[in-house]
Amino acid sequence: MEFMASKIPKPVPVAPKVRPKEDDGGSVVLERRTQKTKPPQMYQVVMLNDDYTPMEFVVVVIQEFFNKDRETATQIMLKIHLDGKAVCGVFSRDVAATKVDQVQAAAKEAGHPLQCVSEPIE
Ligand code: TYC
Repeated sequence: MEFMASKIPKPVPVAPKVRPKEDDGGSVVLERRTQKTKPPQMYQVVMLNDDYTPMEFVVVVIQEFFNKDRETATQIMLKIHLDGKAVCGVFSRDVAATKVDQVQAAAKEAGHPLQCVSEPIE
């Protein structure tokens, strides 16, 4: 199983490292260093308006794939309708890509031109 060794990921530090430091009294002071690991890049899934997809379909899609209650889904749908687009949720890159795929597949299946995109935030 030696070939497996290179596949084992290195442990990621979860807390800032501390370095013992001598002070005048001989006691040990723990000095906090800055965090070295960056939080992962997050992605917002933005749904786009069009003239043909029924409002009810958009509401159901937002409820189903973005886990919103009906009231919230309706508010998001109306924002898209009025502003041209709105954020449906924020996810890691892979989850955001999956949401986009799911929405596009559901829209295609139903014969609607509904579109959404994933974009990095900050
Ligand atoms: N504009 C569409 C209509 O009037 C409704 C709609 C809302 C379509 C949101 C897409 O992402 C969308 N039927």
